[in-house]
Amino acid sequence: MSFKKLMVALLIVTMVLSLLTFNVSAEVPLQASTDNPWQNLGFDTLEADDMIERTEEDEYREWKNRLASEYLETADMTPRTALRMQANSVTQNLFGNEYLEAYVHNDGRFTMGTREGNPSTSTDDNKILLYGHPNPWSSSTTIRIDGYNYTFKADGPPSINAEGTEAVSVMTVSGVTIRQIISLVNNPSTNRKDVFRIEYQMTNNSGTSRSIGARIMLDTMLGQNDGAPFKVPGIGDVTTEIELVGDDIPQSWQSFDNLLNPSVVSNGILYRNISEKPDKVQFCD
Ligand SMILES: [Ca+2]
Ligand SMILES: [Ca+2]
Repeated sequence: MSFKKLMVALLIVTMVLSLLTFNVSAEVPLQASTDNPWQNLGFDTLEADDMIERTEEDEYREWKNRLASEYLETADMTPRTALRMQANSVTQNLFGNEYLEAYVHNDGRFTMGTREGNPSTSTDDNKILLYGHPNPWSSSTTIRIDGYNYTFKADGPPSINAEGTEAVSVMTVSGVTIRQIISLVNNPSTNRKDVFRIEYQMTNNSGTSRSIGARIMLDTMLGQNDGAPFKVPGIGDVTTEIELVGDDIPQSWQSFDNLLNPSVVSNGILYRNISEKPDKVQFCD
């Protein structure tokens, strides 16, 4: 018996690269203060169980449709198509170079896609990497502050630099300023700027010690495959849900439109230095 590939949400937990405290010398712990800090983490109206127990394709579609309608009720979403731009181009929300592009919505949600992608193959040109691109909604980040969850929602449109390599979105909540920085950075493997870094910087302005964590959920979609399978070092092919903690957390992962005959492949890096290592990773497929 084989499960259909369904829930495909990559959950990268607590990847906080910069954490500052004001008037507090001790480091703020990344873990939330509750006994089970991961319970009920998720979209405002989405229970964690919804994301891990769906095993039928129609249920997945149902879940996604529900999520879409909930999101569309509260957001000004004008469907965008044919947004592929020339290299190093910038609009208010779309930016990228010759390899990749990202769309950062005014509310901070983002998607990504290829332009040239890998220069040595044409099969990955102009392909989706995150679901919906360039219409973000299903990928999102949750910020947990002292046990309370907040979906990252930017206070205003992103600031995109003139070079088209970085978009900064800012949210202030509960005395904490969160900067989401999506930037094109050099890839040591290819020596090209063909990697997006997803970074959250938290600044505590409240004057008291806070407990802060973050969960990044990326709804991977490779080309036309929303249920794109993964490969994880040390594990192999991942086509059903797995959760990894501690020493089992890999440094990297790959996602494919098709494991046997891939035309689009993405590589993800969870951490380079041990201090950046997340507490938990879930591959949901
Ligand atoms: Ca290519
Ligand atoms: Ca997906």
